[in-house]
Amino acid sequence: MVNRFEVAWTLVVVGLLAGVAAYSTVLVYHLDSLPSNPTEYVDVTGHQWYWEFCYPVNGSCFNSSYDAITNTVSGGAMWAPPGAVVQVNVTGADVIHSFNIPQLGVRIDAIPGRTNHLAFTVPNAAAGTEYLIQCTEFCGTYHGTMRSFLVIV
Ligand SMILES: [Cu+2]
Repeated sequence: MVNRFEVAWTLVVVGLLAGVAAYSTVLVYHLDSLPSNPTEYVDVTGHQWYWEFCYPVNGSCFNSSYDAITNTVSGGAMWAPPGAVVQVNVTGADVIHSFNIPQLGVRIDAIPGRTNHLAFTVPNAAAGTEYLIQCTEFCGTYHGTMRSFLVIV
């Protein structure tokens, strides 16, 4: 004899789990989605021990080297207008690095042979505002100085 309560609570649990599974599947799908029309694309490549930024819109690339003494970069920082939606396409040239803008909650691994994509919205900050970019995957001797800035233009 089948207990009616046993059948009922089994169905309730199955229903709850199916709901959680459906919700998380949709959520994960949307977390990975990219905006259809970002304001700009930036191809970011991690090197030992500097960041290379390329802007496909005009084909310009530059290597951003950090000076820990003066807390400045030479070679060019990453830039974006306020309020822009920026899609970064991130890869590594030699070892695994991680592209991180802590103040903006942006973090994605830079892996050789693979391109990872992430989009974020630049804050409506005043021109000249700088956001630190720091490698967050230990990548060798000068990992700690593998920095740059995102500069609002
Ligand atoms: Cu690093």
